[in-house]
Amino acid sequence: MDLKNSYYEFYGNSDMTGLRYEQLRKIMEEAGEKRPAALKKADEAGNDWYQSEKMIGMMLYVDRFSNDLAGFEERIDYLAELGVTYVHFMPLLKSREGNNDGGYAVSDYLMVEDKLGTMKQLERVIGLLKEKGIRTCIDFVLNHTAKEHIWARKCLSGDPDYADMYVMFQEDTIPKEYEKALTEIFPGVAPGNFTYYPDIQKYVMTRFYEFQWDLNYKNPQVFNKIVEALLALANKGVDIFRLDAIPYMWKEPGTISMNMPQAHKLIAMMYQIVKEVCPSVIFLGEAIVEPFEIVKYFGSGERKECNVMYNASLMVLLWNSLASRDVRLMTRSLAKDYGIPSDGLWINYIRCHDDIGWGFEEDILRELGCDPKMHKQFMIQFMEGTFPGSFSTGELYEFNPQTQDARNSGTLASMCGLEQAVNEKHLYKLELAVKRILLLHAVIIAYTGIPLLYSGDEIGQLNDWGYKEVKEHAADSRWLHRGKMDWKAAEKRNDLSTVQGQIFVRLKHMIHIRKANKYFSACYKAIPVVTGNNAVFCFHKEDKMLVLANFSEYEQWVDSQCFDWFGLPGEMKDLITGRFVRSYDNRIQLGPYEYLWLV
Ligand code: OTU
Repeated sequence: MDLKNSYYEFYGNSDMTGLRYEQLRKIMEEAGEKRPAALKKADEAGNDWYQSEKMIGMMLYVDRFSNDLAGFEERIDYLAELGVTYVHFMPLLKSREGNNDGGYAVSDYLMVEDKLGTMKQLERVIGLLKEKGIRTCIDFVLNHTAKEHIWARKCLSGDPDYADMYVMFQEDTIPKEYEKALTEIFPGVAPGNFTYYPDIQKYVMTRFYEFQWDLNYKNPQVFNKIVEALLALANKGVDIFRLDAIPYMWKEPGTISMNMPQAHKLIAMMYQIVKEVCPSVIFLGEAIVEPFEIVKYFGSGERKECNVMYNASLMVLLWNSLASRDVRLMTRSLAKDYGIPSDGLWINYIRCHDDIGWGFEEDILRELGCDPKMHKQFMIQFMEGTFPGSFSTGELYEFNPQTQDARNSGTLASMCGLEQAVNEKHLYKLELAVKRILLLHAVIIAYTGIPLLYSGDEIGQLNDWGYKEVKEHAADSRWLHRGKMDWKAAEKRNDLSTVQGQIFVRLKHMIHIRKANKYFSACYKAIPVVTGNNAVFCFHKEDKMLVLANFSEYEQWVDSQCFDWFGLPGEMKDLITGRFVRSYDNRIQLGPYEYLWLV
């Protein structure tokens, strides 16, 4: 369906729809005219560049990484040294003062946060990155704005052009109707889904923090304004838009207002627009929901939505395997066919800036004889570090004393045992922690999709307990894993006698191998293999490559006959070490947390 028909179908056939559609066309035309020649040139090659084995991302907060954009310029070489080919800037657009949920409360889409720099500087940085072959991703928060945003101000002042931009009501009847079915996202720090403001005498939908006002996409003006902002940012050279919190975009009283069909239609229309105006740009969807709901955001054949999505399932399964030393849940869950379209690709990650919520396939857990509720408790406590024998150091997030439910916070290294090892001055534990960190990375770098590293993890940064001293952060434990980049520690990155060196050098090596080998491109789909050893995760890539990963601290053996059926040759070579593994020895040996990329 063409854009006009989609728009009319969505907003209904009325004069108002006609007027808004004309306005949208004008926005698109103007953005097209303003699009710089160099970007238009890049557009000619289309948008399938993200399918390449060369794609390696790193996500970072500019202030935490380099203070500001000027400082960032000095650090581009560091990213290039590691082999990064796309940088995901965490929210850097102008956001409200005081608590702004780490920048997720935008007050101006067309300005960069003052303390980070200016839009001109961002444009310059994007250009400098491009020269090094590094693409740019930015966060685009489109479900809500800060309550200080000019749209909110104009809406309240009665400007007719901005009427109904937000979900707000005079009476509490509809909010009450909503509340019956809505879940709470931040029940502890931001309970409820509506906020009543006595000064304006209105109930405003605030599903996240109180200062984040939900946009009302029932009003086509909201769609147009958001598209206008998106296209303006695309014209600055942004390659990837991380569309934040998309499951929440469409709300309807009496429903859970998540993953609604209308949210999908909105994104599909945005994709159509980008395809027309800036066709080299791609969408990364952020929907941390059940696997079968996540895949819907890839869209379908003629109604494309997002090009890439976060693989939240793999992320929780990796932690689950590490904690339980049992890969069966991971193998079985990943073997499920969710019908991902052939051009849809996962972003594979281990840690990000958010908490970890333990969403597992409950049926599979039951098949394995686990009680899903008990198992979740095990993960919560293990990652917090309170479960007996746990190697992890972390904290709970949004703990609910009634249900005992919680999510978890902590850095990758701390949750892999590095913090405990350092505190105990325990060299053997230290060795194991480093092995765990490398193992998890070995899986996400080899698995089909784009590996996304979290800044600091490449040198094993520990939890930042200092967040408790910062007034705006103290109540939100996600700040535990958002510490400042330790550049002093990073100086040791090429010294193999240090933890930093052992992680950085080996990661860099794996990245290098990935970029030089086509089996890591999107064309080769990873297929999980049951090895018969519950501690060893295994997948193959169309018979061409076999990855083995031991998720336990003990030596493991795998019967190589289980690989015979897909006809791998009798002798395989590990791409990482160059070691030869002979399957006619009938057994493959794996050391503690060892991983092999066999071809
Ligand atoms: C996102 O997360 C961001 O990643 C968070 O950092 C923001 O606080 C939030 O949006 C608001 O902008 O619920 O617990 O399914 O998982 O959008 C984090 C999507 C969140 C949600 C996700 C949200």
